[in-house]
Amino acid sequence: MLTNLQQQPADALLALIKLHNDDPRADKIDLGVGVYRTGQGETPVFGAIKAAEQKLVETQDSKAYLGPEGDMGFVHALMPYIFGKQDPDMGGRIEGMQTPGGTGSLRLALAMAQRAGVTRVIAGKPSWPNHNQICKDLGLDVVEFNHAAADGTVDMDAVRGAIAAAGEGDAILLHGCCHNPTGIDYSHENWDEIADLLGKSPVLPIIDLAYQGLGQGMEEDAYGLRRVLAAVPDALVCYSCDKNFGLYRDRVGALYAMTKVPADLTKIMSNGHALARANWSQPPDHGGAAVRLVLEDEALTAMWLDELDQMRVRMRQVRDKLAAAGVTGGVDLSPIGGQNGLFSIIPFTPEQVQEMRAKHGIYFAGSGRINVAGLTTGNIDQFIAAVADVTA
Ligand code: PLP
Ligand code: TYF
Repeated sequence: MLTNLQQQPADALLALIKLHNDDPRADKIDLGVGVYRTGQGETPVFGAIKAAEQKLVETQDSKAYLGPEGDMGFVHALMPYIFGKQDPDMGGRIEGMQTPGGTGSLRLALAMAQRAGVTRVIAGKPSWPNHNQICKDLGLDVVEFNHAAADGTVDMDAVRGAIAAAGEGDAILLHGCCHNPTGIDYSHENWDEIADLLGKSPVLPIIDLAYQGLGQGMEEDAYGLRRVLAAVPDALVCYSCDKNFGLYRDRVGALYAMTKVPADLTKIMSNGHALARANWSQPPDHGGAAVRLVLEDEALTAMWLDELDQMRVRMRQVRDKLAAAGVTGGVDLSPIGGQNGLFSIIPFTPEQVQEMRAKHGIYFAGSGRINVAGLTTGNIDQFIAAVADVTA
């Protein structure tokens, strides 16, 4: 029976980890999978998380089941950061549940949307490959629109056209900030327009916020999401703590649903709970509990925000340095300065990507997407020289 299964391709981004590990050169550079790295090239556990984990070991008195919704203290503690301190549940219109990472949240959001009658998902191209993969697995059709225009800014005409052409039974999946893979985000003005258009459309917005705080700041990175939620009757938000709390493998995320009528929330969330039970039953607890302990403690919260600031400042410095290199060989690195988050795309040909790996030991996705956090004062000049070499 099982031999009927067909070989599946490996995840191209995760496969890069092995390719880089297997390269014996001492000066190799890993710009592949999206994890933050310090100026020393490390991905350490946040100090605030270490302290919270210590506290967890000392104070946690049980590991008994919590239920499919997970740790609701964690879910609620995040809400002022996502939806704003003024009115974190928008007058009782928002409720959430814990999920295994942002990916678990996306899986639930898309399955919940499908249960509600959504058959098509409108999504920018390029995007994070898992978006398409989840839609495909659920049997949802994906209608793509172009994310970035030739000049390296967002293609607003494509967004306008996609929303205008959409109707009942459609959802639109938008990156809240730090677009993966392009780093090209909507400006506040763009979000204002998108929110207005969605406010007049029956399309269900699904906002994926996986990098809050890594772009312009915690508040700034939530601008678009808040604008859209203020304009529409209902929406879903997929949140990940795996980057902004550095919890990657602990799988920490949440799904939030906003609806017009607060009384409908119980019914809506019961579908999330049922879907969770059918998928993973209950989310892993440890990382979410550590985030909750950080957010319940003023000093740990300040420490976490400070660590997040340092990450953002460092990535901005790398971006500024790349941008300052300007036209390098046959490519212009200057747009990277105005982009956000971990990723940017350099328009390498597939042959140039291979040459960067083979000749220079520099590893990044086949799309030309680099993880800017993989660059440090120790390797950035080497990277710029390699770009000049292969694109000249
Ligand atoms: N959404 C986007 C756009 C991402 O890049 C990621 C990547 O890590 C996720 C969601 C999900 O992250 P995780 O499942 O690791 O929390
Ligand atoms: O795009 C990235 O590199 C991150 C990490 O299947 C990631 O989002 C990549 C692939 C994957 C899961 C996470």
